[in-house]
Amino acid sequence: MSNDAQSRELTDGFHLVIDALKLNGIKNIYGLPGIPVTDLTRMMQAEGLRVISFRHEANAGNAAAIAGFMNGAEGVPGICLTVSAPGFLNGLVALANATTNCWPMILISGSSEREIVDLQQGDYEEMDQLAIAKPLCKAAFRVLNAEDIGVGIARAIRAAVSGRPGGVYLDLPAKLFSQAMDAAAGQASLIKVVDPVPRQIPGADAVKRALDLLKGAKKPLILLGKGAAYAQADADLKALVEKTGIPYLPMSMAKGILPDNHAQSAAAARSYVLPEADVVLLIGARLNWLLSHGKGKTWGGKDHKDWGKQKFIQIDISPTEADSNVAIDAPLVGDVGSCVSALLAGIGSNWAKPPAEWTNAINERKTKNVAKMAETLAKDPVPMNFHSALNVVRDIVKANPDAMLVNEGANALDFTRSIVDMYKPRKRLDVGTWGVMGIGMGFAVAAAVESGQPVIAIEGDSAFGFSGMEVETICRYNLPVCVVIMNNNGVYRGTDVNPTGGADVAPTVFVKGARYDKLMEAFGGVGVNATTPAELRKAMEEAIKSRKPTLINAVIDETAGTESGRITSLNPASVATKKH
Ligand code: OXT
Ligand code: ADP
Ligand code: MG
Repeated sequence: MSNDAQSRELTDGFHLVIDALKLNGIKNIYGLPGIPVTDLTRMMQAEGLRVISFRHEANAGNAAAIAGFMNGAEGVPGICLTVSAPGFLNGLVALANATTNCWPMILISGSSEREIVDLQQGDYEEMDQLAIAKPLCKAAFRVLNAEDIGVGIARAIRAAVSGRPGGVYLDLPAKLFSQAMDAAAGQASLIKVVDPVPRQIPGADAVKRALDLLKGAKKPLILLGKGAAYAQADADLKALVEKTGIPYLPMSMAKGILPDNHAQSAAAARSYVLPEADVVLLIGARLNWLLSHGKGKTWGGKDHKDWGKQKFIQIDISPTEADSNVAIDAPLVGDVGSCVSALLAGIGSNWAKPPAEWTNAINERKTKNVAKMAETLAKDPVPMNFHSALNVVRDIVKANPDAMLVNEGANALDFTRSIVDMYKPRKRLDVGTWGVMGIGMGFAVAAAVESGQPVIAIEGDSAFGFSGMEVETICRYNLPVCVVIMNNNGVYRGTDVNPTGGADVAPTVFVKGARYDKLMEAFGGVGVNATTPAELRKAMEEAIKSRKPTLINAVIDETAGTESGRITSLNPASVATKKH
């Protein structure tokens, strides 16, 4: 090497990856170290990135996915970093889940030596990760040369956050990290992504078509989905709802875009408004299983395949979403912000409010349901049931509207959704489109890290088990997370018995009277066993005030739940007439 070359300043793959991420506004990395990314995590920390190190990649992946939901509209995807093969596979469920939910995350995995992997010669953690990731995410890239790192990361960010957001896989082979190149040339090769979330403006004809349809409606309904929450167009969404006077129904993660106690919320009259509405404006919500595919009895159809009489307007960033289940009469393709502001411009200031018969009929149903709910919530049974425990959570969330709420389970999920009102957008984080268990602690960690707000995680005892070891992570980073376990001794409830009379318990039953609070104490957090609403209230209030990692084992009547919560009907029934 010449003297000249020796004196040149060098950079390498490690530093270029870090510089490229930082250049694009990435602040937090959710991951798990090991060969070949251990030094990368150390250098990331040294260079000012916050590296949150998990106990299992599935949870790191879920953290990255929900960070993407929280910040994606600002052009910042969540980042998960894993080791090769098994670590990559552990992170892959979250990547697929993020893609399914339209959340932007990038799974960055180290990988083994290409020449050996491609000849299947048995390298350490050998796997063709790129090929495996491809069908499970929106896009997948591999970078082989240090000078391409800038392009690789720019492409990954654009793919994740533009258009319909989703998961992206970025494969970084071990050899890349120590590849050296001239530092100035390295810096010049990095790309700061310009306009990562380009606005997508709907066509004027499509806006007119939508407004014409909405104008003629006698029983209009707005359906807000998590795409609307994601888009961060909160003020315009509120203006649209309030200026038109149209009742609205929030999907689970859209709760809080407008406060749940808003006069126009039809959440407490769901089963009335869906079949009765004549024109439905879907905003960032798909007509998938959660909306009974837009047809069947839920929508007033005679049987499960019949379409109702509704006309649909659908705002979605993906042009192929329309007509995926039933006919969409007025598709409005674009980002929620642009579409809603175009509608607002078109409705002007003298839009006729919906007929009073419609809004009065909804209010009547609502009042009845709310009164019924209030009656149930006021009861104080022994042991506690979901309602008496969640009545406490409802009050605590009302008093702390900035707190983040994470929620998973079956009954623990469904009761929380309908009992606990949300007051601000993007505060409710839950199982999403797949109804997936295991998101709990990963979401809780990211919610705390990204928002700086206290986090309340309402967890079924089964749901919690999928990510429970991360209470150590919560303690290690001293995060203000209060986990409440709705402990009913099992999956759905704790009362099933083994029909054979054998020693094994039934498949849905756990150890009775388990003390999950002890788990938190093991790592220096606060553990509380709560058997009454008063104990639960005191423990939650203290947790929010102190911001100490807290786990409350809320002892719930083991008979209180129903099979699969509100979605019992999705369980296939056996047709066998005799036992085999
Ligand atoms: O109008 P009607 O009369 O119908 O009433 C509705 C509203 O009008 C009314 N309402 C109100 N009333 C009064 N006041 C207010 N404020 C109010 N708000 C609403 O209440 C009702 C209900 O309203 P809702 O909820 O809006 O309406 P509905 O009809 O329920 O909506 C339909 C849906 C489909 C949109 C809704 O039900 C929904 O979003 N459901 C999501 C369901 C879901 O995703 N469930 C999770 C999956 S279940 C299962 O898969 C589980 N597993 C298997 C498994 C999974 N998932 N993942 C993996 C990786 N492995 C395995 C497992 C293992 S759950 C599970 C664990 C379960 O055990 P746990 O111990 O964790 O949990 P527990 O059950 O607690 O024991
Ligand atoms: P929910 O489960 O709340 O009904 P879904 O996940 O089914 O919501 O639907 C979200 C929809 O929002 C997806 O079809 C997605 O393409 C769309 N979407 C996501 N972000 C945006 C955005 N910024 N603008 C418009 N549509 C969006
Ligand atoms: Mg349970």
